[in-house]
Amino acid sequence: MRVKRFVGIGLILLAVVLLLFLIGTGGKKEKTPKQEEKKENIVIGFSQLGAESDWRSANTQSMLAAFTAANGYELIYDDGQQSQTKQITAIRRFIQQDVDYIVLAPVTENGWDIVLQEARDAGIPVIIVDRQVNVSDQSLYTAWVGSDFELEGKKLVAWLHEYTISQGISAEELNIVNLQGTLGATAQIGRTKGLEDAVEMYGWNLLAEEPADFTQTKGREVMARLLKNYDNINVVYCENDNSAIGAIEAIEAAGKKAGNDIKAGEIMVISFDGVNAKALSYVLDGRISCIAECNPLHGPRVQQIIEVLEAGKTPDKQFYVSEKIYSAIDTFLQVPVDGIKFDVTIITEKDISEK
Ligand code: GZL
Repeated sequence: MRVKRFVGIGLILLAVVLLLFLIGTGGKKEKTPKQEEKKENIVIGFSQLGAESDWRSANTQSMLAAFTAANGYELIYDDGQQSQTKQITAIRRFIQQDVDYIVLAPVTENGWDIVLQEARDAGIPVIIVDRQVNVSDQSLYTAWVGSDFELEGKKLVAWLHEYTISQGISAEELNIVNLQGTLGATAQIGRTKGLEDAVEMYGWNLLAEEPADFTQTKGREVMARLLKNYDNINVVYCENDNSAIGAIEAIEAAGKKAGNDIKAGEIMVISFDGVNAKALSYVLDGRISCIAECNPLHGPRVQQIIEVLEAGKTPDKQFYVSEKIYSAIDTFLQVPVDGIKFDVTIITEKDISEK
């Protein structure tokens, strides 16, 4: 009998101790560290438009460096090879994969409404980088990071105008050809507008405008053809450095000299980007007279936007990156654009080594 009583008391005590333990832990079974839910990485689907230029490669690298596993991301990268169809297919694949965010660098502005609506229907925010999208409903994308391309164009033509003043070159003496970027790309639209407005304002001669697709190969081909068609070209406005390098190859193959002494018959080449070390070395040696910088480093800003969204806040709709003007000609160190004076950065070997 006594034994039974002891066993009964023991069981009651055990139940009390267990009950106290469960109350103390809130009844919740504590997880051991190894059972902690691994915080899932944020999955980003990145549709890059291509690999056509050094600028594009730098832009891609900036995104890859921002969205690493160490930073808490899984980046799914797709090269659209300059094809909107391929980019749309990639976005649809990202939707099927149910990524957390889609980042799109659109090859041209038009034709995105339907696929961006599909992303919105799937509840996936879209961030646009670099060129813009021309959509009927601006809420189809959450934010955009890139350059003011029209300002880039205004800066470059303001530099050219200042140069003509400093050299005593009259407006009628300028005979310009424009090697355009991919037609319909925001960069091409803004840079071409900058030139055309200046031609109108100053009375320069615009002999021809032809797309060179931002590539060195097309730049060389188009420039070779224009040199055959015109014997009085003295300024080549290139809408990116890779096409400028191609144009200089054609100029030199034709036995002419790329340089800034227009009065001596040299052909002045001016350009955009400032990413390619070779193009910057051409500024140093005078083969390119001026480059309006186009900043490709969008990764950190896009990461910041995603952090804002992850925190449940609303990011700014548009974010413009800051950009310089590069030249080796130091007769003037500022150019006026719409009442604002922009500094001219005189390029040095150090600038090139840092690229
Ligand atoms: C500009 C970008 C352009 C660069 C080119 O932001 O879209 O495309 O200027 C690139 O080099 O190919």
